Amino acid sequence: MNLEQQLNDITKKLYGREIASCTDAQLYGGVLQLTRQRMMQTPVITGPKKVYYISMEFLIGKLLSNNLINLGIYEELSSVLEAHGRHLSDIEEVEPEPSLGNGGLGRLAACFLDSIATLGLPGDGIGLNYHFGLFKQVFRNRLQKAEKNEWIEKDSWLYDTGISFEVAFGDRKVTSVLYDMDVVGYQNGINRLHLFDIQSVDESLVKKGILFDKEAIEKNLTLFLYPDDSDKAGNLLRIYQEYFMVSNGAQLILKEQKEQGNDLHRLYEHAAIQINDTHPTLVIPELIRLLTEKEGFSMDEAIDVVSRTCAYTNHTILAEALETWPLEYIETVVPQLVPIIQELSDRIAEQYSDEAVQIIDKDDRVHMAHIDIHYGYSVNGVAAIHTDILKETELNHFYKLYPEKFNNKTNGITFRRWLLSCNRELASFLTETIGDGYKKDAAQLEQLLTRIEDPEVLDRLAEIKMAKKRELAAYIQEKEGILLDVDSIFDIQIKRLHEYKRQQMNALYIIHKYLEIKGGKKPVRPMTFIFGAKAAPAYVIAQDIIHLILVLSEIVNNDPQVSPYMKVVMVENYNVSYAEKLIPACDISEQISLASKEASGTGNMKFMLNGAVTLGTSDGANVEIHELVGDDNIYIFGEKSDKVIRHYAKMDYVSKDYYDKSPVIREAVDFIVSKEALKVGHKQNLERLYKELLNKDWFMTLLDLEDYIRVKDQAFADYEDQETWKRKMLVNIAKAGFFSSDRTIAEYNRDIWKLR
Ligand code: 26Q
Repeated sequence: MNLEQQLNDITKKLYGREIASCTDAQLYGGVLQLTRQRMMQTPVITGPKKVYYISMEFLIGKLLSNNLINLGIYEELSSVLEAHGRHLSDIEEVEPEPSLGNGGLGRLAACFLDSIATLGLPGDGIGLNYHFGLFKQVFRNRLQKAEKNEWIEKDSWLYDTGISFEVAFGDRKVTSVLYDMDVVGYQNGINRLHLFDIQSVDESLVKKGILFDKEAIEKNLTLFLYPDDSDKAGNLLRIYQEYFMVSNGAQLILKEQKEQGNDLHRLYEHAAIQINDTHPTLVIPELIRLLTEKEGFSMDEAIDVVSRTCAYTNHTILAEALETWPLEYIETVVPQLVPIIQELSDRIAEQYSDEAVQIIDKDDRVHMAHIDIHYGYSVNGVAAIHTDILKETELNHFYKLYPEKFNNKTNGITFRRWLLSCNRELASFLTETIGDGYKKDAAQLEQLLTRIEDPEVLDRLAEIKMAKKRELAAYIQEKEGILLDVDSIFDIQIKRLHEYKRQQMNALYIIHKYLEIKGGKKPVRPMTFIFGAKAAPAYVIAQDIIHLILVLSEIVNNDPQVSPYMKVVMVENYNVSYAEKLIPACDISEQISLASKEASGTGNMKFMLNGAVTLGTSDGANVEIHELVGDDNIYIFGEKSDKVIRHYAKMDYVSKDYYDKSPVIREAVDFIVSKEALKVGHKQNLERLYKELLNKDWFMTLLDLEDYIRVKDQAFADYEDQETWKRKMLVNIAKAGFFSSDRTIAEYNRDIWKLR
């Protein structure tokens, strides 16, 4: 049926109105239904073997534009709406954002689902249907406050499958409800994202902010996503959530496989289970339990089959983020798994005496990653340097036992969302210039390099950047009430707040510039510093860093001497939708983690694809970006990972030494507790942060600060040579093809899943 007619029929039926007279919310409802109808007509991807991507997080973001693009009806629908005086962009704003992830790991899972379907591979996601997802961030009194984020509406992308399972815990039993979302590939078929919920969930349990009764598991289990990102790991509720997810996942996989008529004794020929970090690790003992208890397998055979089915991805080397749970916790939550985990542990203890590779250690703690590595067939890191560090340092004991299991899969991003959808202007220009082959084969972006001397191409890139900066400035003015100068350089750092990501180093640079301007040294061009970050509510220093940035924003933006030259913005409630507006408008992409600590980063890839130039350390995927674009098209600074690792081993980093040695560092750090800062900020937060930097600085901010200032100043100066800068933009776009998640997924399939 013709799109216009179909939409008109829907809006008439739903609201008794024609397209032109609907509200934006009604039009959203209509377009949602139309899109879902089209998706129902799209064939499901099938094949002899399927991957199950199991993850506590799927940070999918809004789905409307993405689904329209992948179905190939975005342009047509957009014109239909325009013909009735309506804009798709207004309708997109109505959609609530499902924030079912913390950050990189969750967003990666979402990009992967898109690419798996786009490549036509059978592959479903398995996760949880958190009613309030990750908390919504609001700023009050220059501090972060957490509120619940309601995103599920009566009509949404979710649908009830009618499937449900029993899940038994030590002290109670719950029944699940399975909701699905269709995942449509770009010009391809449908896979599914399976999100499990509890039947007895009770949203009214949430009282103030994000507070709720932690013990009422049968009511609270799927209310919130754990807000901890790589730090201060959780408690019993987290284990209840993990077990609930994997038990449902395991039951679903076995049910599907049996329905397909597949022999469970050869499960690994029909299914691969990719375990997204250690959070879903209990799927291994749970599958073994189900196979032995319900399917008549011997223990030996169950272990063998499961070990040939499960593969593990590691996303971090931060010691504090590695999941180890007291056996006693697992005993409370799932006593039925304890004998199995014990058996898995005993088998390892019998074979290997090395304490470092045991599953249950001397203190009766269960090392989740160790289960994955011993009883999975693949272990991968997410960028070349990360995998090298795992092999040489962090997981070296395991690498020696199983060198054949280790492999690297450098992360990627879906170009549908991070180019075609968020930067339609750039996408159309690329199509005009090199054709649209790059949409299915990202490597073709390299063809842009042949136009590097073409002034028309270079000028168009600069014009598109300017257009996106204007759009962002208008949005920020509306949302944050801050007026930006679009002729200033846009320097952006957006990612979860963590000390290792070093937002505090960026803040110190801002202080340094502020003091320079106050001292009479005016920059040639105004600078705009933009941050977006949520901090785990229990992560005190992260909250203090947010406070410092908000204090700086207040001081800088309101100082008539300084504000013509610089602005500081911390956007509220940074999420996927905000990222889609910020990334296309960026000139300088801040990727400044302490070398060795950022497993990969994926924001770095999104910025590059949209023509920003990276200012970064030799960490994560920055290293591969550097190799691809060459020295002239990236700004690299700071100590390298081997030296950093040596500092940790020798424990010889003393931040105070750097403070004492350098007047520039001293001046910037002291400003945190200056009269000026204390007038605007809270003494407790600022003093705590100051002391942390001086006495601890575990992530070595001061180690790299001087080099950071030097290289960042150089980048700002180079920006003045616009002709050269445009070429840098072009090279970054042209070389971004490698970071398509289509490439990443093709490699997972080739090396790990072997689906066809
Ligand atoms: C662990 C225990 C208890 C509670 C929570 C957690 C927890 C939750 C989330 C631990 C870690 C995470 C998230 C980690 C994450 O997002 N890692 C990022 O993964 C990206 C995709 O591979 C990488 O690009 C980033 O470098 C990495 O930081």
